[in-house]
Amino acid sequence: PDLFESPDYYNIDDLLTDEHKLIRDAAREWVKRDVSPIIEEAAQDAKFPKSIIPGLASIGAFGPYIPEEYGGAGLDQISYGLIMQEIERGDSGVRSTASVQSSLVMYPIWKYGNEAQRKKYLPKLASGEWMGSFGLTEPDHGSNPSGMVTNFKDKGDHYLLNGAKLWISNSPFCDVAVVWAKNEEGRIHGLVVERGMEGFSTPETHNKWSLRASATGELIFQDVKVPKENLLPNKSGLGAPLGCLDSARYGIAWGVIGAAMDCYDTALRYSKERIQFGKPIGGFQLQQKKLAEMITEITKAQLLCLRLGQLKNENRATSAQISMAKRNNVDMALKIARDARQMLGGMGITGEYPIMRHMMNLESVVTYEGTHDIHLLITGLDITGLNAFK
Ligand code: TGC
Ligand code: FAD
Repeated sequence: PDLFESPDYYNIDDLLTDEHKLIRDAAREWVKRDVSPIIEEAAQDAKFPKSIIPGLASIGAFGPYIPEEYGGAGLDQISYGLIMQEIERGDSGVRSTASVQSSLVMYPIWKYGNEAQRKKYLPKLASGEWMGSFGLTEPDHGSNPSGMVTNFKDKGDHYLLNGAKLWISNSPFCDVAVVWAKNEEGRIHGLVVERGMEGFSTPETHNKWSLRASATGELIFQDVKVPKENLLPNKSGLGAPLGCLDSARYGIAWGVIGAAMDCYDTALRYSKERIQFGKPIGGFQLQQKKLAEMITEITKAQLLCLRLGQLKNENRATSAQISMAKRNNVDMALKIARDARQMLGGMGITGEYPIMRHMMNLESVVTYEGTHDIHLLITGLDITGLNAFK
């Protein structure tokens, strides 16, 4: 099939196993066949294309590293990363849906839930029969989630949940939401809230200029009675949601390489075909500088992720290492998208090419899962031991 060009300047494929390459190529083929033809229109219409949910499940994008006994794909961390890379080559919004489902919904149920919760939710989430969302951010608490005010009270046979979450990917259509809320002592816990519970609503956030093919909304809880068996029992405190973020941020570090590759590949091809002043624009030094820097940065980002994946496979990756990769790689992809857009001149602003869509998507990716600033401060804290957040 006519697959995407995939720059591999340092022969990084040699460092992957045959299984990694098979999984990556299957994801790449699916994206080319089922996502690329519809994604521009979905983004222009600001509609999440629900028809791709079974396909996402079929390439292992829902729970790539969740054990097979719970319906997951049982893969290693590098396979997980490669799947995210290929999906985001298509669109960051589609990758968001997969990130949320896998790392922010399935992961906490798998890691912090009990066996009954794992059996009830994970297989249906892995198949895409149920879709999930993750509620941490609130209107007044984004970078500082520990200040959250969403809370639950023990009412004997159930909990009573009140509060609101904002900027929640997948919220408008989710069947279940993993919600982080404080108990009466102010301790953060995760609760699984199901659509249909009285007092639970999920209004959509409209007029986004970014991640338009991903549905974003609120989670509103007005005296929602949550059964006691829906509390995730095995971890509490801010470290619980942050542990989920570690896994999602790792996937983003890989994912954005896909968006960057798609921009680079598009700009490279265009630069060889577009003639100005009697020669291809790729023959001008200013354009070569952009392309040469793009492939250099993509190659560095690939190596960063590969090493991080090895560390993750050995359970040795630290949160600060993951922050560095998320921050570096998103910034890399955003800069490449901006340069690639300029290289296409006026054509760069149209939907004939994917670059402007990637560029606008990446403006969300640089903010969510910890902003560019927050990840720098995490590195700063890690290397100095001095906390500059507060
Ligand atoms: P701090 O005092 O540093 O830490 C509180 C407790 O958490 C532990 N911890 C971690 N545990 C696991 N993984 C991590 N990455 C951790 N970072 C910290 C820490 O050890 C401590 O444990 P304990 O036992 O001592 O209590 O907390 P802080 O209040 O100072 O905040 C730290 C800060 C700013 C780094 C953190 O809050 C942060 O990362 N803020 C950014 C918020 C964020 O990333 N939100 C993302 C929302 S979800 C989202 O955006 C989804 S988009 C998905 C998509 O569509 O793809
Ligand atoms: P703020 O925290 O108000 O930050 C504003 C600015 O101040 C930023 O530039 C920030 O870097 C800076 N800043 C903040 N604190 C400091 C500091 N201490 N030092 C220096 N600078 C600082 N959240 C979820 O829970 N679930 C989701 O599914 C989800 N999906 C999202 C989807 C989209 C499309 C978007 C845009 C966001 C999503 N988010 C989600 C929320 C996202 O995680 C937050 O937007 C993000 O954490 C930043 O919070 P904020 O928007 O409140 O910005």
